[in-house]
Amino acid sequence: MNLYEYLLEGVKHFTLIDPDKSVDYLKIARHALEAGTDGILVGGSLGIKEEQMSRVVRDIKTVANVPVVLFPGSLTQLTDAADGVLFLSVLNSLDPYFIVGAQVQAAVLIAKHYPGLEVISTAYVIVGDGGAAGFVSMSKPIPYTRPDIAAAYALAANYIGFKAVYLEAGSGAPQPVPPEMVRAARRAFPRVLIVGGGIRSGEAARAIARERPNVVVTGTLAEEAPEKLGDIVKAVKRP
Ligand code: 1GP
Repeated sequence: MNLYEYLLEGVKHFTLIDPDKSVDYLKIARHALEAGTDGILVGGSLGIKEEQMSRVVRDIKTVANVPVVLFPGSLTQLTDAADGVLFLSVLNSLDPYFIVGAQVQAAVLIAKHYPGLEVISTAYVIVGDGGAAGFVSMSKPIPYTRPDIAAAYALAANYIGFKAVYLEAGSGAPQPVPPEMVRAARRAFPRVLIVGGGIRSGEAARAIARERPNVVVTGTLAEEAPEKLGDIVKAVKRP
């Protein structure tokens, strides 16, 4: 089974590790794996260099029995040590660099240097707060109260042919993507739907998981309250 097929199966929990923030990334990875997470995303908006990324991914691979996937915030976050890459295009950026400019550069890097890396084309859609991802990518976030606009983006992503849509409220966002918005995007998009940003409780994770996205992501929690991860994972898998 390749990564895409794995992502399509049921509702999964993924843990985001940002090498710029997590000094003790192996400890976080171990915690997340013990809690039953189904995959690890590695990446961040700022401050990660290439050697660091490949070292962190290689180290995590030594303890992980689940896929380790790149979630690159920039061109320096590519390595073939991972099982795949979310090839992100920030659909609601106002700057073409984040929609297709960086991707043109990344495509050549991947084809030349990491041809074995599984590429998952992902429409990255910034919602609400947006966090650092929204700010850095010059996006115009979708208001929390407009699930219809999220659905329109998801529909466009479907017709364009993206393999995945990632609804992102931003790392550490005060409020996650509302379940109604996940529902609207789910109706519009038949392939891999990923939701993350600001999920801090089992309750919030459950409300999102009930809308049947394919992946629910938590990052900040794994750093700040790893003891809560078990509840979140349970809520995602048995909503
Ligand atoms: C950020 O969606 C992820 O890209 C995770 O967000 O850190 O708020 O869990 P949190």
